[in-house]
Amino acid sequence: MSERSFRFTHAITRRPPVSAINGLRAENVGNPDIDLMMRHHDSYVAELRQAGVEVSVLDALEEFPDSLFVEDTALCLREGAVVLRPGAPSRFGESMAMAPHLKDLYSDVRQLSGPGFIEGGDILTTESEILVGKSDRTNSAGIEELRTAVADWGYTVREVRTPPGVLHFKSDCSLLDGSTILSTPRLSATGCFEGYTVIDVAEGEEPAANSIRVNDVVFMPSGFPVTAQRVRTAGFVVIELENSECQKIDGGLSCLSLRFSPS
Ligand code: CIR
Repeated sequence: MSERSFRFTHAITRRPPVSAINGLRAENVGNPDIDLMMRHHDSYVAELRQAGVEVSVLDALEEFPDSLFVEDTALCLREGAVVLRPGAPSRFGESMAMAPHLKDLYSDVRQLSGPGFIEGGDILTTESEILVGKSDRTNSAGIEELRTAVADWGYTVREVRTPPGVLHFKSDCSLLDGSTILSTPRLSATGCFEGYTVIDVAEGEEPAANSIRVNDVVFMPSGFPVTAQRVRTAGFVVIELENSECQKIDGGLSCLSLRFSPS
C-alpha cells in the first residue's frame, strides 16, 4: 500500500503572534502564556525536522491571532494545493496570506472561490479518500467546492459530520497509518470509519485524538498517558509534545502545520 498519507518531505508552520492571547476559543480557561507557546512551537518545529521534514517557519502575523494554526488555510496533496476558505470571519484573510508560500512549492495551486466555507481542521486525508466533517466552520457548499477542485487529481471526497460542540473533525481523530485511525469514541461511534482499523482514545483523554503521523513517528500531545500507551501497544513510535498553551485556544498538534510532499 502507498504511504502518501503520512510520508512528508515538507511542512509549513507560522510563528505564534503575541496577539494569540486573543485567539478564538469555545471556553475560557485562561489566556495562553505566549513565551511558553513560543518554546513549545520551537520544539514542534525541531521534532518535525528530526522526523525528516524540511520545515518553513513563516513570520508571525499579528493581525491574525489564530494564524499559527496554518492547517486551516489550505489542503496540501501530492499533486497540488487548494487554498481554503476559513469559516471564522476573523480568520478569512489567513488563507490569502498563505497562498504565495504554496505557489513557491507547488506548480498547481487552486483557490476556492466560494460562497461556501471549509477549514483544514475538518479534513482528514487517508490513503483512499478525503473525509470532510461538516461543522460550524465547514459547510456543504465548501465541501462540494473542494470535491470539484480535487476530482481531476483522482481524490474522492466524503462528507461526514464533526460531532456537535467539537471545533473540527480532526479535533477528534487522526490518521496513524494508511488505514488506522485514532478517534474519540463519540466520533467513531457515528460509524464514519467503517472499513478502517480504529483505536479509541481513553475516556477523559479526548484531546489526544488530535495527533499527527509524520514519517516513522506519531506525535501526540503530552498528558494523555493511557492513550499514548494504546498507540505504542499497537506498534507505533510515539513522541509526546507539550501543547498546553495552544490547547487553551483550541489548537491541537495538527493545526500547527501543513505537511506534504509535492510531486
Ligand atoms: C480557532 O478557533 O480557529 C483556533 N483558535 C483554533 C484552530 C485549531 N485548528 C485546527 O484544529 N485545525
